Amino acid sequence: MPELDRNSTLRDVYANPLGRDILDRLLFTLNLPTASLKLVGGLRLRTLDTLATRVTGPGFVDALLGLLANEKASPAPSGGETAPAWWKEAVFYQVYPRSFQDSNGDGVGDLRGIINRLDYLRDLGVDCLWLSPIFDSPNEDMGYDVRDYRAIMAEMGTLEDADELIRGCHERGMRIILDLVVNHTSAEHEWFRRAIADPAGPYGEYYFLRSGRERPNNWTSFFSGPAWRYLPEIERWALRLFAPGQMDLNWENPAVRAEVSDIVQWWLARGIDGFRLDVINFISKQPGLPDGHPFVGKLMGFTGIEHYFYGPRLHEYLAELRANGFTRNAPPASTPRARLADGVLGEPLPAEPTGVMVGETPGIGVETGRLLTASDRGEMDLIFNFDVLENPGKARFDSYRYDLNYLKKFYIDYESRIGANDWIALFFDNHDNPRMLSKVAAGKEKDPAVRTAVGKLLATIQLTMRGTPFLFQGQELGAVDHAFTSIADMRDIEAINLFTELREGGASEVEAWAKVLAGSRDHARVPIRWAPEGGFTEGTPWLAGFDAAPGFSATEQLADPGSILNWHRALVALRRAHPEALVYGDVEFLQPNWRDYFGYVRGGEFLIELNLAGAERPRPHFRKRTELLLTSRIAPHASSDSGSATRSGTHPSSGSAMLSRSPSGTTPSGDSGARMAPWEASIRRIIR
Ligand code: TEU
Ligand code: CA
Repeated sequence: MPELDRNSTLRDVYANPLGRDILDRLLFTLNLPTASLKLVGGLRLRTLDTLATRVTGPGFVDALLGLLANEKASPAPSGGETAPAWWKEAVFYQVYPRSFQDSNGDGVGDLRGIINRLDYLRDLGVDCLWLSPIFDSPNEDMGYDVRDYRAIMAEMGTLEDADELIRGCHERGMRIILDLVVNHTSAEHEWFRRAIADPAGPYGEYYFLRSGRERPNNWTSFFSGPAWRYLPEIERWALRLFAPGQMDLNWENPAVRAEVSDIVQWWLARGIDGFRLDVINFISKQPGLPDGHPFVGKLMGFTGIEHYFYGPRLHEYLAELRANGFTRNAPPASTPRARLADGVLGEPLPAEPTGVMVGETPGIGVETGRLLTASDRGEMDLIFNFDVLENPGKARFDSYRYDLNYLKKFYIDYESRIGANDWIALFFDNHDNPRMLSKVAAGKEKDPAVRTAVGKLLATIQLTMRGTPFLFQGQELGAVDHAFTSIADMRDIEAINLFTELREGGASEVEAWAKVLAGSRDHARVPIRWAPEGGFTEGTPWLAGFDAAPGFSATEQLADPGSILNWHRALVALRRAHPEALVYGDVEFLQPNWRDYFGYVRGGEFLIELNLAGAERPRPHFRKRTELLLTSRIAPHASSDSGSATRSGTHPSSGSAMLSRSPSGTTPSGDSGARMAPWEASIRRIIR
């Protein structure tokens, strides 16, 4: 990797993995095509500095070069076979415990509630649960502010409940991972309390404490305001990238790193199968904590992010954490039972040598993602690449219709760039984002047929594309955004702080509310609707938000063969029955340039075709004979192919999830072949 300097060209920058991701991010944010780089590839950075300084302000190129110096490696051009792994074959399911199932009527979901729903998750076909935080926390950020890593949040239950939940998963052949939040701790954590008591003592070095009248730098928080909190009692500033009570840990301190490895080993010994690691790419801060470049801050929305989203010792810390934390040094209390053919359960499996490491990595792109997870790197196993969640030029708090043609391009590009050592996580929803179904349908989800079709379409991509699917609770039921009516209804600190910040910045109530409503994380945190009348709690839910649309509760969906839930179950079962094609099989994309048509072949055996729009479209001719296995199109006899046919007031009969063969033994006439219904998702088996 050649050293980059002011004489380097943009083409040289693009050859650097971090440089490519940064330039791709810049183009994404400005909604410019990658091809535009070809026009300026020969431009030298010193010329760029002169030309762009009016826009970027002084020092942009130096900031870029400083950042690029952090990465000298390149992803190995990995050829050969992809090594098998349980977490490549598994379907993960993220539980947001607070909103999943309340068992004691206090309106807050808890571990007992999850235990009571394990059969539902097993029957869905889930292989591994991921629980958002359950450790003791004051809940300033809903558990992402940990007060004690070895105790369970009182409202969620006890350590014994956690042990029972882990055993309950393993007995059903499922695994379970927890959420490891170690970029920061709560200000109420023992370590921070000791740091306050004796800032010059050992615990003062656990955090970023700085003296001085002025804030140490210009970094801003993800939850509005400056990223520094002044502590008058010790006359020091403390770094907090998130809430005022979320205090960034100083990972340069080997004592901090050893504490984290101990926490991981402690939970692995209790039987968990790994962790999702919260904002784990933020843990290495640029020494000296220099000011963020104003233009970068404006572009990325957070000043200073270039100094911590991919810091100089990130790889070193992750490799050490894998070796000292995730590589078991003791046998687990239990392991999952083997899942044999047709769901029969076998003996407990031998313990895996390492717990799985799933990184949450805001701002990480394809190339840096490969450097963090390639199997030859000895760091993490998987990361979440957030570039799927918005269209180019858009951000979470923008209100717009998500165009799935961008997602098609994203996967075609991603799959073309990764090698046998790489693997990706496939997700659309989580607890930090509005529902993808609502982004795509953009209001049309009020029509139950559209809501069902789009719910099935997203599930089909997620469960048949190459990678590990991470379902988020409620997705399998077609959960949609909630029509909150006031900021008083919301509970998320990010949304509440943003509303205040916008209003203080002069935005009208209507403008501020429109932005917050578009992107609030509370949409995803509305409690699960188990039964038509609710079923989440006997008490008052901690977060109000009830979707009364008939047909979309779990009990109704379980009873309806054409439901989104049964579609998920059929797809998970198909994927489990054919791992060689649907897990490890290669992906052959068809008609990459056909707008709204997304077609691909997996492992030469399954043809998956999706109509990415709400209008009928032609289906390209396929070179081989196929048998229709699953289709979301409304049954052919329905009044119209438009997918909008619904019997008044009831859930649409959107065809059975698994079409039975018609008497003549051929595929039902529904496989018209020539045209696709709006939002249609169809899976066909290729007949040699
Ligand atoms: O999220 C970090 C993250 O990427 C998002 O929170 C995003 O940066 C933020 O919403 C601003 O756009 C993780 C957790 O998933 C989130 O729930 C926590 O609030 C956050 O870290 C701090 O722990
Ligand atoms: Ca409860």
